[in-house]
Amino acid sequence: MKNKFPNNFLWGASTSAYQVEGGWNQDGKGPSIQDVRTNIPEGTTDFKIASDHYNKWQEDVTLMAEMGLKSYRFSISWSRIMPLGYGEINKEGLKFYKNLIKELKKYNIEPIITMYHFDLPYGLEKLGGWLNPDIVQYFEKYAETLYTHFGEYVKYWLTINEQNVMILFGEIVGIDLSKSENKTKDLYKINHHMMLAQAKAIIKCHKIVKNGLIGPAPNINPVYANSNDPIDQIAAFNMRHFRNWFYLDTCVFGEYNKNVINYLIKNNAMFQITDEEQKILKEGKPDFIAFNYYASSTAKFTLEEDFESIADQQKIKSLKGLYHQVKNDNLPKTQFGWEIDPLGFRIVLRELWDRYNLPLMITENGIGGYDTLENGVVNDQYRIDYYQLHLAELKKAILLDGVNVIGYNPWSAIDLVSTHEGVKKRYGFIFVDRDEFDLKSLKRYPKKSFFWYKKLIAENGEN
Ligand code: BGP
Repeated sequence: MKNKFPNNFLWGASTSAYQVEGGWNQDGKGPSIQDVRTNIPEGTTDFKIASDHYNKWQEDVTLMAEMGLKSYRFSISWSRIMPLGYGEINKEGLKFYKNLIKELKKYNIEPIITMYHFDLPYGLEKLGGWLNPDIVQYFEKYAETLYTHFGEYVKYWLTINEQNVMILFGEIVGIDLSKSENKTKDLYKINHHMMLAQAKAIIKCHKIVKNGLIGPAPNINPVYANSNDPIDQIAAFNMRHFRNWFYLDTCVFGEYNKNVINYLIKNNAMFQITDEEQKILKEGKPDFIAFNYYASSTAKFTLEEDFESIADQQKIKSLKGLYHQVKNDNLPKTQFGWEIDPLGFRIVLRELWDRYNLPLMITENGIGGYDTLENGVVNDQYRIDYYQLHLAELKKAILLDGVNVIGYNPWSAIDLVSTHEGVKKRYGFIFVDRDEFDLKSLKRYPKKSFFWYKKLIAENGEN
């Protein structure tokens, strides 16, 4: 097939603040929930130094420019801008991001900003976190601050990273319901606050940022039925709605997905929604949909009680009478047990395009594995193979299926700390010389995939 990726296609790469920056208490930054986290698995590092990008950002941007990136998707640490999450603004924090953005622009790298990526300011967590309805106005104020200071330079904005993962998988990514008496109700109340915060941030963006474009960034999987037993088709249908569409329907259509609402009412877990809130959800419509893609899901029907099971490394929640997620034996796995499904990528691109008819942007896709530095070289051929398979499907989605995709930002630009597996699980195009507890030199080394991606970008996807 001939290469016909659009000329202005955003070939980029992605990171998040708490996983890459370090400098956790430098220059007036307040702590985030990730900095005070107590459930870091034994034998893995915390996020305090990470890849020290906060101090090495110039060097990192130079490498990104050398790779030829057209875009860089990164998140802003809320507590670096507002140490408590509300009130006082930290000028040093603003300065850091302004410098970073200007440096990116210098190399014609389009900044794509995620406003929230799992790192709630601890000051807000102490006020009840996402369960406290006041968070909606705090988030709106934070968003407004970002637009006012960076709106002049930044066109692409993302609201909340993987809201669905936070609601479905909880504690690792910042949702603590240990004290809750009605967990399901509180969880969906949290979700409602996130939806409102997102809608308000979208409305504000449209008011403040001239030519700004904004969208959500959930993690979307295609969901397969485990068998051709019709009951498993129902399970897959349920999972699709609970895992994917619930979040995007609310954002794009401004109305909650009926399948989920029905479940909440039946289970005495429905949250309050006022007419005013309904209006806000209707008004805050996105310009595009960003999404992260790593794997697909497979579901079978269950009548068992709610339970959590561990499928490889991923914590899977099953819902009573709705679905139970199972492994898919047809798919190969990564070194960390994640299923590899390039065709699923094309399926999900088509599903999203069909359902929402909005431009799509991929904000994460990639493979975590063990990488080693030998004589200054990192041979991560397995990563190149992974990308090649996924890009072949992306190409088909664009060229054969007519899906409108504006950019591809794989995870991750540079090695960083995994959400729960430390630095041994690496994703970057650039190797960072450190172990879990030994910082070594923190020196950067382009991996084999770096040179492969550079060539691919230079040839606009021809490979
Ligand atoms: C996504 C998150 C990222 C990232 C990635 C890989 O869900 O948005 O923050 O970490 O997954 O996951 P992990 O680090 O758990 O391997």
